[in-house]
Amino acid sequence: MPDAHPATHRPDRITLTGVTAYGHHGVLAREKADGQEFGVDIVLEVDLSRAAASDDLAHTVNYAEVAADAVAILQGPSQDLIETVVAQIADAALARPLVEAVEVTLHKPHAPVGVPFGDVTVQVRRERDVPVVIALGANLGTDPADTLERAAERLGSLPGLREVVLSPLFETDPVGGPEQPAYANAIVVARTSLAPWRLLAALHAVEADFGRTREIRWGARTLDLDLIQVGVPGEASEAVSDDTDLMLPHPRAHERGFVLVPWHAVDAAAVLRVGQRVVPVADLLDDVRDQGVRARG
Ligand code: PH2
Ligand code: MG
Ligand code: MG
Repeated sequence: MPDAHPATHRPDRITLTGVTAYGHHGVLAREKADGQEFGVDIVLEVDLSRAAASDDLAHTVNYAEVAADAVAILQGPSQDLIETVVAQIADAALARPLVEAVEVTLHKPHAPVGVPFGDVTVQVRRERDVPVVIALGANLGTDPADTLERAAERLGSLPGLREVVLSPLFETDPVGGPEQPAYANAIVVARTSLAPWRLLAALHAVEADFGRTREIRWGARTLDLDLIQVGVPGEASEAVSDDTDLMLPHPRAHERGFVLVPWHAVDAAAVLRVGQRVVPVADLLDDVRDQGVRARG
């Protein structure tokens, strides 16, 4: 799996230009009554390497859907300002989970300017900015708790992750797998501009840096970084995926004390999707009480 782009790397892009639609945006009553033609250009920053390898539309952004959203907004409720309209189009594009940034240009070539002119445009760039929850675990090496603290520091320096906050550390009984030592577990909450799949690739790179090899399922490990949740459950930013490479939200998070207890400790108001419901993490704690999750003195 490829690493996250280095900061100097120019991101992959999908560019859609010259989408036109008739709308009723403008300050003047005449503009609202009669309407006029608008045009849109959209540049989507999307990592294209995965789709290029798989040839699967699900691994990229369908530009037809982005275009349809833009047309619906252009034809939709009248706004006074094209600034408002361009921002609505940008937000709609960013709501698609694989889009990391978007640049939208809105053209109003027949605007009432009062002098001969060619075109008038407004342009905005918006970056994805969504909350993310990452679970950290370690039960090998000389000091697993220290590993988690260093890993959290590393996460703080990843391009595309901001506002990284580490929960208190817990010592936990192993769940599943073979006989193995107790774990150190913690949660990191942060905000990200990265698409979930690229964030996962970046987490794997950090695991590898800490000497992790991909060994047996649920067996002992030097460092495990699991994506638990991306976006706000129930809102447009929420990432839901049943892709076997990256299931979101994490399918077992709701029943694991080593995830829920540290998560609640760092964010008492946290919520998690469980099937069709969005549940406070606080309400799930009762069911994991006997799992052997101990605060580290
Ligand atoms: N991780 C596992 C399997 N079992 N048990 C605990 N207590 N903590 C973990 O982080 C953990 C586990 C697979 O990743
Ligand atoms: Mg795990
Ligand atoms: Mg893992």
